Amino acid sequence: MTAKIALITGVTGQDGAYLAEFLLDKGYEVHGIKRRSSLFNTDRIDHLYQDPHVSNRRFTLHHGDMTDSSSLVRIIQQVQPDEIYNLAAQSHVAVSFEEPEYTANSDALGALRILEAMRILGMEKRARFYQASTSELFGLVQETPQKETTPFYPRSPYAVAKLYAYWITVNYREAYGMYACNGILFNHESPIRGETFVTRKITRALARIKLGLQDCLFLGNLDSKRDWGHARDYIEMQWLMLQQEKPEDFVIATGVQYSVRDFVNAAGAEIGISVDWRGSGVDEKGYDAQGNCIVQVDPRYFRPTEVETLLGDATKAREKLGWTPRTTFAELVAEMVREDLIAAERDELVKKHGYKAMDRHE
Ligand code: NDP
Ligand code: GDR
Repeated sequence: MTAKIALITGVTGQDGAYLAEFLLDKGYEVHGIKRRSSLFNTDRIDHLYQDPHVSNRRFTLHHGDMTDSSSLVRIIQQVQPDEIYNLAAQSHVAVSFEEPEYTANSDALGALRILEAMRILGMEKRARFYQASTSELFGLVQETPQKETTPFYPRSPYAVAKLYAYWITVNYREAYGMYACNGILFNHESPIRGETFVTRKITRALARIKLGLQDCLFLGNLDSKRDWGHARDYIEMQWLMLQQEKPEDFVIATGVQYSVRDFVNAAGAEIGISVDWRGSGVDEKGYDAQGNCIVQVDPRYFRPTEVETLLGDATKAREKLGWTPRTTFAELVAEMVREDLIAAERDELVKKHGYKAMDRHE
């Protein structure tokens, strides 16, 4: 039997990296789309890289962009995928307020471009399509917990763009009989989560504070609540959704909710830093009289419209697909802290030898 062919947009991102590895393990031939960058941007998938001069390669990267139909049509025609996973997006909610038009172009129209490419190339009945939809669609929540039937109320340019992508996926499924579906995924994190999302920002900063590489952690809304899972668990679900008899949309979540403050406390306990929440009485470096780091609130991280609380109900996924998350919140925090401590130790060593270590925290 010939191997199935998968095409992943956003293969250089957190989910793309986990999914590529997962599909290669399943025996797939995997193709990924990466965009041109002035620096290497393949850190997360370098362990999967195969020399382009080697024959029988099972992992291939193509240059393309979600804002460029011509590249998408060319790649899909060349690859002839059985399954397309559309994970590429400007995925940062706060950044979407600063770049709303670009976010709409890549996140909303990007999904349309792929679906149209499939139609133009006559692949709409042959290839299956997965859209990376999001719990941000629920935004100002209308019902708790949120499930597939909960009404949407997006609260950011990112969420509004993803709302378009959600509905265009449903529309192409209904209009053209395509196997196209939405995974409505709640927040999922990992040691390779982007450094500016709150969980990774916290574990990275606390690890660096512990080793004396950073003084303080500046955060926005500490009371915001999220349903945080592990990306590795959620990837399997993306694949499962494309293996069913008929295409359907699913909510993927753990069903457990914590606040940003809870996350800081859990990461602090894991790392051995006691976090002081008073936010006052600190010296110029952000430490209190006992030498404890204070997490400081910086209004620059507040969003014009915030999503205060999200909690998912993944009953449908459990009943129809037999899916349940494997990693607990405590295990997720412990794994992220462990990996960020290793990275901080590396930076400490670099600094000790007189070289400039990475010194950015936003
Ligand atoms: P990341 O931000 O880690 O990865 C996004 C990927 O998209 C990167 O590979 C990025 O490339 C690529 N990308 C961005 N813009 C373009 C563009 N114009 N053309 C081509 N590629 C582009 O996101 P995640 O892996 O965390 O998330 C994957 C998807 O799932 C996203 O669509 C996100 O919105 C969605 N999602 C994520 C959730 C989460 O909690 N992680 C929850 C629900 C939905 P580069 O590496 O060059 O930046
Ligand atoms: P989110 O993730 O917006 O839910 O989107 P993020 O980690 O950015 O924010 C979660 C919550 O934490 C609050 N917060 C901060 N956030 C960041 N980034 N930085 C801070 O300093 C900070 N302080 C407090 C935020 O206000 C928010 O309430 C993620 C992305 O992966 C999306 O692509 C995806 O669709 C959703 O998850 C589900």
